[in-house]
Amino acid sequence: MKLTQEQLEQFDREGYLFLPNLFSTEEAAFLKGEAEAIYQQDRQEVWREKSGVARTAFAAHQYNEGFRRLGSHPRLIEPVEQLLDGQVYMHQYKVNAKAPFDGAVWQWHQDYGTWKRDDEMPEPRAMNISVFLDDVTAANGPLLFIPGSHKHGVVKAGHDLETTSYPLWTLDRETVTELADQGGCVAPTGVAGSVLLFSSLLVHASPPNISPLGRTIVYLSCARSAITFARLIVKNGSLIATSLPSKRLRTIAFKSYCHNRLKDISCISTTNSSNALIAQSKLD
Ligand SMILES: O=C(O)CCC(=O)C(=O)O
Repeated sequence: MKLTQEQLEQFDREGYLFLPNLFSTEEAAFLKGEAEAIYQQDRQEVWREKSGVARTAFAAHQYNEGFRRLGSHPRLIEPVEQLLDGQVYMHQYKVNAKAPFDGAVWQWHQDYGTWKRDDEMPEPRAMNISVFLDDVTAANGPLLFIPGSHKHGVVKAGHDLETTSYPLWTLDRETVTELADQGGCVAPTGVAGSVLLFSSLLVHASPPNISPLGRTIVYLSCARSAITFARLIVKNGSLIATSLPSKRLRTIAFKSYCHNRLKDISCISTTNSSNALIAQSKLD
């Protein structure tokens, strides 16, 4: 699937693009069922709110066939390769829950702000694809965007380890207000199966969900394969994913970053359309 010139211009101007009904209601419902099943599991990839309900499931493309297929779906990967001008790899994969009544806030942030500071991603040639698995409405904690904020580069941020169950580099109120004075603030909503593409520099957040309606969204965070960083993402003592464009780089990375930490490389695989390399492993 190719984006039109008008869509490319809109993405460049606003920092995001909304594609309604890209997947069918049935496809979204199937994946929603898979997400619910994953949230029930006691696995280290599932992070929970303080109340115990699931907040997010990391790397679901590595242990669930439906999410694996979604992660290399041409309807998603082709537009992203077009926007990023080349092949991409999966930097991060999350299935965010935003549970009824208990789904908590995501503070204002830029994803690249965290990927740069915590993951050492060297440049912001990266973006998100979010796939709605529920209808997303004003009521159930939609994403909030500041259009055009991606044009400001990486803005100053503080490391927030307190206010939610997920550490993030977040923006202060003054910065968010200044950016919103220029770009406004929008909440793109739509039915299950709709897709939002957005820049890794776009400033965004989401409010708590106090409605009785769930709001599950899958996030594929893709970056250009030319980026040769070798940072490993470690969550809860387990290596969730690392992505490198060549075997040589992977070998160097493993030697230099993990020589004391990796016990066993249990799985290395490629996704069919993105040239991504994903390693999963146990740490000491
Ligand atoms: O799912 C949400 O509401 C927000 C998620 C988000 O901002 C992120 O994962 O960076």
